Amino acid sequence: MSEPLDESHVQPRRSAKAVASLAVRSGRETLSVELALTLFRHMVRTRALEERAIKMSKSGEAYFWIGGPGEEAFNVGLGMQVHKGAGPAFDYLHLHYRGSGMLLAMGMPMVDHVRQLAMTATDPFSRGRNFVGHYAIPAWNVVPVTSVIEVQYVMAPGTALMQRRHGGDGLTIVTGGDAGSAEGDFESCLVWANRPGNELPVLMVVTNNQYGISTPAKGQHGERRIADRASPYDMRAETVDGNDPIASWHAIARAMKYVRTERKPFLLEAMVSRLHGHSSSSGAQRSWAEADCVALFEQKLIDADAIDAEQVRAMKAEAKEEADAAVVQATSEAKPTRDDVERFTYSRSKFDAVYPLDYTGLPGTVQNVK
Ligand SMILES: Cc1ncc(C[n+]2csc(CCOP(=O)(O)OP(=O)(O)O)c2C)c(N)n1
Repeated sequence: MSEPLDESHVQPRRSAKAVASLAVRSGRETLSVELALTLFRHMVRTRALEERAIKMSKSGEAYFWIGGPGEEAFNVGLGMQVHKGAGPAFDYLHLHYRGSGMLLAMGMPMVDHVRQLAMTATDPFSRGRNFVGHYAIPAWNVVPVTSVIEVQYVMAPGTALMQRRHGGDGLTIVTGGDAGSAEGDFESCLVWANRPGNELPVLMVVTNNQYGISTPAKGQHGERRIADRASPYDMRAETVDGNDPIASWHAIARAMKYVRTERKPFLLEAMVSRLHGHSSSSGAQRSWAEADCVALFEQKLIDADAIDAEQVRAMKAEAKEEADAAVVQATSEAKPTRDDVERFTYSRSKFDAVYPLDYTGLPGTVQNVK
């Protein structure tokens, strides 16, 4: 008869319920395994989408790429905590052009992102007119993203002022990069958000990748942290490791709770990576010198027994399939035609005495478009 097996080293199989009650840890902060896996899945989906998007720009399926590989850990956590909806009771979003993780976590179908990149007539954000990542979603209070950096910071106090007057716990979120914070628009937001007795519910976010295109921040910024710009205003601020999804989740939760309940502004700086340079204009090559939040979180989840290598492979394959299918779909769709050039350029308004009809912006071409 053979010896009975010594199974003392074998981990007992955990039920789904037991797994859901486990936690993944970063320092003193934790997330439930369930939440951590949801975050990770959206991070993996975002990375798959961005990598496919870069490929499109190199293959000629698209002309210009810009996006957020390296910002997934922070942006997904931000998107998952937005109160999504239309009107002042919900959060308003004035976004930077690297927010794919945020929008995917909020429920944007991948194909819509690809439609804008492929400049199809079906692009729901700009009808094939704008660069990728330049979202505009009235149903979710996503104010049109512009390529002109930082203008979103002077628009944000407008929606926040309206939310202050409306009441409730809706807040305004404005995001941008570190270089853009040198613009006057950033300071205008600080001033307007902090008027004594008229403080505004604005969550000012800076995703700091330490570059403005090719200019390193260290030769430009005398302040130790961008978050320190809040201190003359006696405004709450925090700097978080944006490559750590657990730390980021909690920093975002703390900041949002403060803004929602106190109706006062908060400046949150996230230190992030820029894994493919500025855009396709600088080549979009992979930078292996910077921390990769997807790889780091994958290892943490494996170490915590929250997922195994086979499940990670399956999740990545599924995300890649989703991105590939989105590209097949979008690239089969119609492009805008010459007749579309002047459409959607001006919103008809009964209050506009000068151009009461649909105005194209071109002198002498007031059109009677029905
Ligand atoms: C008002 C304005 N000035 C300059 C530019 C050119 N420009 C485009 S992106 C960019 C760098 C922005 O860097 P940062 O704010 O750190 O954001 P990042 O791209 O690094 O996320 C600049 C200078 C612009 N688009 N708008």
